[in-house]
Amino acid sequence: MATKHTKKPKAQASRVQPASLVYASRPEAMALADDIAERRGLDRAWVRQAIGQARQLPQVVKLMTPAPVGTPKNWQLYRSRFIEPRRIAAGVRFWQAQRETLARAEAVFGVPAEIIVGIIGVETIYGQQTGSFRVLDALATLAFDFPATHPRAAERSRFFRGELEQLLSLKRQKGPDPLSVRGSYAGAMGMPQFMPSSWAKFAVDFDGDGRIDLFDSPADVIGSVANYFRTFNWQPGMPTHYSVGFDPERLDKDALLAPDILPTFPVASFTAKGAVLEAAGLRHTGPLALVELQNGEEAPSYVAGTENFYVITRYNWSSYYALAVIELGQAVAAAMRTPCRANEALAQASVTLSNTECSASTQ
Ligand SMILES: [Ca+2]
Repeated sequence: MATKHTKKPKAQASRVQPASLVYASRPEAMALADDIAERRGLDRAWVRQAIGQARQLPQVVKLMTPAPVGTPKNWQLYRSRFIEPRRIAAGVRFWQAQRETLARAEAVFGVPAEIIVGIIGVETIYGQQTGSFRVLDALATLAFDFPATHPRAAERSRFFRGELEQLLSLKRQKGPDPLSVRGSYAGAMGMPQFMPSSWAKFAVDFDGDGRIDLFDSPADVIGSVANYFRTFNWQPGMPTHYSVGFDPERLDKDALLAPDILPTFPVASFTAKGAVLEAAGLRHTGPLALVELQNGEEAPSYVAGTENFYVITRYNWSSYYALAVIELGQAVAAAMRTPCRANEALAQASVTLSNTECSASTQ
């Protein structure tokens, strides 16, 4: 539908502007511009001009198109992309440099350093990969040209229209310049890859300089991630998950998997349905979820997820993502405890921590 609409004017328009500048002549794009201006009290001409200068990016549409049905997920493969020596070494450096800020975030928000370090590492390798798409282009493309083959195309398109609106409102909120800021193909920005709506709702100025900078201020990034988790009810001191086995005699796996990752079962009914927990899991007082992670053609992995596991999936709605965050945080914490010994493992990837980093180990 979208391509049909853009093809015709291309011939005449190409003399004066690149073919990708289509939104100024798209009625629904200009209608949204007017709505945004009205709702947000922004200058109508400025909003129209901003959306009109957004480029349509075919590669963004392609990246958003879902994988063919039946492609098996593979936790071991997914894990290996994140729990690897370079990312662990970068995590150790980040934690050592930000030790005081991480401790302050834990004191203020109740979220442990390990989880914050896991998030920032999985998202961008501590700021090394924050994305090179102009966010304005990515969000306009997803708002007006979301792939129609996606099962939730209408809902996703509405979501990205909302994000485009938030982006254009950000400069009022001590945020980045909406016309130039760069990010992922989905419009996520900065070291923690915040969408514009998350920036508006959860980002905080944690270094006290009066601005919110999620690109170059590690303190603002740490505070903002911690604030995000607190808002989604992170419970200080609660583990994220326990190991789980099965008693084949009693196992009702369908019932255990039915609520997916939503913690639903008190320990008594979890074990009555055939889940087997170790001592720490048996002492847990809140509800649990049986989380299944596929391993391609191999047998799946399972964990018993708590409410804090679920909170991590509010950052990115995937149990694979959540477990990668947790395990990267654990791996960095382990390397922090014995940084010089960690060098043996890190050396496999030609990465080692310097002697100074070794001697600056944790207490
Ligand atoms: Ca700041």
